[in-house]
Amino acid sequence: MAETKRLTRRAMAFVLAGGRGSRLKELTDRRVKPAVYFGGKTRIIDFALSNAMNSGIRKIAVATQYKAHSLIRHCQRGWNFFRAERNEFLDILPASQRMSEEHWYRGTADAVAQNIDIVDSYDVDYVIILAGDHIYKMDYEIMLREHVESGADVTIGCLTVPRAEASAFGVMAVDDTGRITSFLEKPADPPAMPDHPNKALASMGIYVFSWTFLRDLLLRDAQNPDSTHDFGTDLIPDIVRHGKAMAHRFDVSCVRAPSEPAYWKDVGTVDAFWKANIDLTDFTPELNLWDRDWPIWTYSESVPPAKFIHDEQKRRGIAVSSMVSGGCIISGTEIRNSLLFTHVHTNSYASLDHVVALPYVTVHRSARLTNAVIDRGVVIPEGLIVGEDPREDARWFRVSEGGVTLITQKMLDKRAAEI
Ligand code: ADQ
Ligand code: ADP
Repeated sequence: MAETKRLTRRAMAFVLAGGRGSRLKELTDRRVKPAVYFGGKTRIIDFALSNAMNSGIRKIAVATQYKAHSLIRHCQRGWNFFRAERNEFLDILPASQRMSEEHWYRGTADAVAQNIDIVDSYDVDYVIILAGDHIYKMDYEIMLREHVESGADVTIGCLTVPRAEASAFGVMAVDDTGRITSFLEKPADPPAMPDHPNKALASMGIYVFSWTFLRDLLLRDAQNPDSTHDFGTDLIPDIVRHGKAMAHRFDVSCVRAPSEPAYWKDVGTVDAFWKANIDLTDFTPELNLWDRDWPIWTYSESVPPAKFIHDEQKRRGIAVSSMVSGGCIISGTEIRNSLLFTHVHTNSYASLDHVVALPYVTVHRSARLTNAVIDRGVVIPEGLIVGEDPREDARWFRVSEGGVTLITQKMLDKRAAEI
């Protein structure tokens, strides 16, 4: 135990949070994907940061680039409990063209390369590279220990995915010892796992390196004119070919409570985002946010408890099979299978069914919303009906492939100006 403790203290987490996440459409118009809200109180990046924190890592850097204001504000407000006097910190590293006048972060590896001097100053032996845009609970300490014991150049977190979905990932093959024998970044025709024709072994984009090894690799990669400076495209295939890359399987042994399923989701589309949020209202959700041994830390406003009231005509304000955050006022509205973030106010004769409402949404009287995602601060006008006539919805709002309607204030303003 004493030894593992020292390992996490000798490691840092480098969180990549610069990519836009354009498949989330208007939800990432003003904020980068890791800053998108998830689960009622938290944002997507809180999962990777909390995993690092709960794994015992106390040195975290977050590389930002695209539309970073909301992410930076969130990290500054919510992730300020590290003890600087014990050399614990969360450091935000915006692409600020420090090393060269010409480039933003050109790729994920370049985001680390441009901060080599800063990582040097942290004085760590191991670097865990994480993406800030997945929802999962994982103990990185186990992966770190495996990495040290195997003497690998890199250890890559991986999971089994349906082969039909594997083109979105780095796909690998491993031998009996867990050594990676081939790695293809986003192959059009992903190779199946032996004995599982419909499954593929996919990279989670989580890498453990010793810093001296990664440092040399990054310096060499920076000189390579043919490189796109990306871990998945350039660095990882190179190590698999010329060095020793090991796979770390993400399964139940990596999560805190062994009774829980190994939950990992890329909520990268509006449909996936909506479903993963709505799934939390299930009788027994796959993602356990109630686990006190593995809390998901976040910035949270000091707000009063949610309030449910019957209106003056005795219209009931109720929510069933739903999650309603603090600061909400549900006045004479029926809410079913929905997830409401902080400060959502709803009014009489309205109903919400399978709706994800981000903070500060107001729903005026008699609105009837089904299967929708409502962006932060949106004011739903009186009597608006969504989710019942797909053609009418598509006239004003974005309707996803799966039939979920995304509503932003800009869309409502356009509608108001035209009808
Ligand atoms: P992708 O899903 O394509 O593949 P990528 O776009 O490389 O992921 O983004 C990874 C992380 O880096 C994200 O958190 C993103 O926000 C961030 N990021 C992207 N560009 C950045 C930049 N220029 N500066 C800073 N941060 C940036 C990767 C791997 C695959 C693997 C999947 C798993 O390449 O092999 O299977 O992740 O999701
Ligand atoms: P959050 O992502 O924290 O919910 P907001 O949705 O309020 O924050 O804003 C996200 C980003 O967009 C922030 O950088 C904010 O300053 C900016 N922003 C908010 N509202 C507007 C607006 N009407 N026009 C342009 N930028 C905005």
